Amino acid sequence: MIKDTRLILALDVTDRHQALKISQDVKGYVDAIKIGYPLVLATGKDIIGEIAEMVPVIADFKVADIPNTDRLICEQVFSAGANALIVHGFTGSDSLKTCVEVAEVHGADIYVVTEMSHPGALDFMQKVAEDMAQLASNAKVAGVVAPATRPERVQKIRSIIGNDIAIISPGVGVQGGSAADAIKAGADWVIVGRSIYLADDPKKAAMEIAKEIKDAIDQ
Ligand code: FNU
Repeated sequence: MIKDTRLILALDVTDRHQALKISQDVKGYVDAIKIGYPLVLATGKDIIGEIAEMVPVIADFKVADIPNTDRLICEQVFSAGANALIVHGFTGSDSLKTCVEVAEVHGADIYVVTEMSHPGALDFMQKVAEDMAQLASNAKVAGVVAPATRPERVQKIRSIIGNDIAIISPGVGVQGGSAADAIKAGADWVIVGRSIYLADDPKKAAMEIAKEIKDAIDQ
């Protein structure tokens, strides 16, 4: 993924026309568009390739299965045109290895969830987040997902993975996190959904967050 604005749009709309219009509008202001179950279940998997023609696509399917099923899912996702896929790490090293192998064949990237951004992540995930980060680092994936709602955790995860792999960080805006704080804590990209796609002017909202990120870096 080319590091320019360091902003990823989470496009969780369920209308095909709206999805394509917003993608066109924000093109140039986001480095990737993350799409997941809401949009793909509503419109079909061809939307992955349609959006990928405009902006690189990260498919957020949080894949979490045995290696063989993971392989079948990865093949579908990358054949549909996704540039990257988000998977869970808790299924272990063999499942993750399979995802990485399929991604390599397609010239695509894998991102591994460490600790999620919502409050419920404290129930189970936080306890194993640092192990997930180490697993991801060992598997030499493109990066990990870490919570903008807890910048101190982004910082901790960065200390485990070093600078060889990236951090993409959701939870900015509606979930309470700040783009500037996540970037300062060590995130390479922030992921923003509702604060952009629910805005009256999604392009303007994306531009403003991109500027906030730039100002944080220039400080
Ligand atoms: P917004 N997302 C998240 N937290 O929010 N993939 C995580 O820990 C994670 C994610 C996704 O709140 C979420 O599914 F691993 O509207 C949604 O697509 O800005 C997006 O990031 C956040 O959306």
